[in-house]
Amino acid sequence: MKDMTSRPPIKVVDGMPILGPFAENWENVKTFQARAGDLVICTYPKSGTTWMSEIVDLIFSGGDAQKTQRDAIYLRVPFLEFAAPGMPSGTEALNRMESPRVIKSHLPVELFPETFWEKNCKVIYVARNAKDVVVSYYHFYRMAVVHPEPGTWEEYLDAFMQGKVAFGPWSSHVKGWWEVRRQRDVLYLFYEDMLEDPKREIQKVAEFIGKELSEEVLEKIHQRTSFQAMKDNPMANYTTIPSSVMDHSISPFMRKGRCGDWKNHFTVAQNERFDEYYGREMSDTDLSFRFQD
Ligand code: A3P
Ligand code: EST
Repeated sequence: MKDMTSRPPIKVVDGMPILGPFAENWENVKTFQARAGDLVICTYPKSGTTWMSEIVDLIFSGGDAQKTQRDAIYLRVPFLEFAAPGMPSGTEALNRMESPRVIKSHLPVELFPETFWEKNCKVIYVARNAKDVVVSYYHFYRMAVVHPEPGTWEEYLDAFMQGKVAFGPWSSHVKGWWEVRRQRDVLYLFYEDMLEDPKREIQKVAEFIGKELSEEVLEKIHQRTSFQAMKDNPMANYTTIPSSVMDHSISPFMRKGRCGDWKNHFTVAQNERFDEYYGREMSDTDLSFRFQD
C-alpha cells in the first residue's frame, strides 16, 4: 500500500496536472451527478479549505461540536477528485452520502463539472495570497507522500511559478473563479480576511447559505475554528491518517496559520523573481491580495 501511494508522479488530465492516483478516477469526476442543495467549497490547495470546511460543517450543525466530532473532516466533507488505491474515491463517498452534502474541490473553474451549475448549487471559493500558498504547499508536498518529491525550496518555487504542481497554476485558478463569481452563485472569500475578522467572514458564509446564527452560536463556531482549536482537534487536523501517508513530524498539516510566513522562506532574489512572475500573471485582473497582516 505504501509503495503504491509513495511519491507517485503527477499526471495530466484535460490539461491540468493532478495527483497521480487521482487521475485514475477522472472519468467519474467528469460524469459526477450533482444534487440540488449540494454546497461546494472550492479552493486552490493550501488556501484554507479545511478551515472553511470546518466552519461550514459547524454552521450546518448549529454550532454543536459533538456533531462535528462524528468523523474526520475528509469524511464529513468528501473531496470530489480524491482517489487512492484501496480507499473509496471521492465520487463513491459522495454517491453514498445523504443530502445535504458539503463537497470539497480543488478544480479550476473551466474543469468544474457543469452539473453543479445545472442543479443551481452554491460554491464558496477561498483564495489566499500566492506567496503564503507556495510556502504552505511546499511543506505539504514534504509531509504527504501522495505528492512527488518537492526538491529544494528553490526548485519547488520554480515549479510553482511554471504551474507544474498538482492542480496547475495558482494564477489562472484564482482569476478564473473571480471572473465567474457574478454570473454564478459563488461567494468569493479571502484567507487573509478570515484571519483579520473571522466572525465577520463566518457571518458572510452563514448568510450565503441561508442560515441565521445567534451571537452565541457564532461565538462557538469562532472558537472551534481558531487555528489552535483546529490544530488540537484530531477530527480537523489530519492526524488520523497514518504517518506513512502524512508525516506531521516533517511538517504538521496545521503548520503556522498566519499571513506573511513567506518572509521566513523567500530570499531577496527569490522575492524579486516572484514579483516579476506575479506582475506578469496578475496584470489583467482587478483581483488583489494582501501579503502581510
Ligand atoms: P500553513 O501551512 O500556512 O500553516 P488547506 O486546508 O487548503 O490545505 O490549507 C491549509 C493551510 O490553512 C495551512 O496553512 C493551515 O495551517 C491553514 N489553516 C488551517 N486551519 C486554519 C485555521 N483555523 N486558521 C488559520 N489557518 C488555518
Ligand atoms: C490532497 C490535496 C489537498 O489539498 C488536500 C488533501 C487532504 C487529504 C489528502 C489528499 C489531499 C491527498 C491524498 C491523501 C489525503 C488523505 C489520505 C490520502 O492518501 C494524503
